[in-house]
Amino acid sequence: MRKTLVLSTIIFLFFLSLQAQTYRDREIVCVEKDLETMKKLARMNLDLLMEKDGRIYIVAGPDDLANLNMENIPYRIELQDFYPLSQESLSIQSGVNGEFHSYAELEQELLELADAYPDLAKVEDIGDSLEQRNIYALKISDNVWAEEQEAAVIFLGCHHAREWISVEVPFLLGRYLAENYETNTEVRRLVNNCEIWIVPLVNPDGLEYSIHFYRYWRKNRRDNGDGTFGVDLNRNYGYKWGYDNEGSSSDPSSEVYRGPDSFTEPEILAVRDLFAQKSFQALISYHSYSQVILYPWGYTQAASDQDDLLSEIAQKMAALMEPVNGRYYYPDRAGASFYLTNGDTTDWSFGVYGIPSYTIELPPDSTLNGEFFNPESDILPIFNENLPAMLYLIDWSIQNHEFQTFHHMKRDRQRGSIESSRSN
Ligand code: 0X9
Ligand code: CA
Ligand code: ZN
Repeated sequence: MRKTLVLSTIIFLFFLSLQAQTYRDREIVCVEKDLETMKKLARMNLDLLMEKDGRIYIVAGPDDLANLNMENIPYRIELQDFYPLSQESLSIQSGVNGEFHSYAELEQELLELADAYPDLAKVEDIGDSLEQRNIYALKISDNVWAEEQEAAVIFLGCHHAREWISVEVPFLLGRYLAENYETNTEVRRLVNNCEIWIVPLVNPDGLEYSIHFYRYWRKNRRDNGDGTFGVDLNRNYGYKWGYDNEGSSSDPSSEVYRGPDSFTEPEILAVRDLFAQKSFQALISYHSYSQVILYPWGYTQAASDQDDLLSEIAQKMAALMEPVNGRYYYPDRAGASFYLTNGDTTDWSFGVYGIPSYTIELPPDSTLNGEFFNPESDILPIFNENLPAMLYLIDWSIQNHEFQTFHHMKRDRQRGSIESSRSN
């Protein structure tokens, strides 16, 4: 009995180590950020982690390192700073996510919230992941079971598995709105006049993989059929999908693999379907890290025809956030600031629906003494500083909705009078 247990444990560990082997050859390296290097990096489709103190951090495999050498880009290996040994041994066990939510923990708390506030909070299953987990949407509104003629806004989290903090921020918004509805008149006004949709975990399979097996996992868990796994869910949306190979890749082993076609991944089909049923006025998709507010376009360096509006809202959000903890989220056009991408969420929601769409990359940036992964103690401060921007965008959506409704009414009235004068 004892023997079989020992034996099966050994076999189990053996297979774990076999699987882990494929990632053992990945290093975190950093390079100096200068224009010349950035141009070269853009062509290489690397897995960029973040920017910190004027350096770009990259998760690099042997091929990437060879390419860096070939391009004469000097790099420094950073593994020790980012991957404490204690964490490595823990990362194959359950419960290592601490205060961060796993799929099951999130599911339970979403359902509990809906139970506690049945008139304000509703959980909808908007689709299944590849591994048959539910993609949950939390709707917060007055008369939550009714579809009312109200503004609607959407907050998304965790397209990228390892970005755990991006689950927490939108989830905590839902809880905050429900819990403060009775006592806070401003919250009540916002919730009464808007349908707030929150999808905190777009990539549940990836998150579970990141918690239980490999902390740096980014993509979903698509079996690409060639021994590689995962599509980058923030490259699979159907606006300018695969526009070029800058920041997205057709190579399944790439960390920014865009999939064989647009909208091949069920996780983002769920988002697309939700969009088809509602009419959202604005979107924020949470990511990490680098403490910036990015807006379209991402696929080109060019400005969109709404650049003034997009930038004005971004600056407003940044200004509202800074006083909370003194952290400034730098607002910028995505493609012009850091690197080009195509097939990302915000290019699609803006390109197809024309709504203000933001990628908020949560901290740390260079000023925070944080590392790539946020400590648990960061969850509440980061949520608190993001809250004013979320409330602002909800309010903006309400104002904009009223404005649109007013103009539709005016237009309909004019049409009506034209028609009635015609029929006269
Ligand atoms: O690359 C991404 O998908 C986002 N960054 S992350 O480090 N979280 O992976 C940024 C997407 C924003 N779009 C552009 N930078 N073009
Ligand atoms: Ca309502
Ligand atoms: Zn991300």
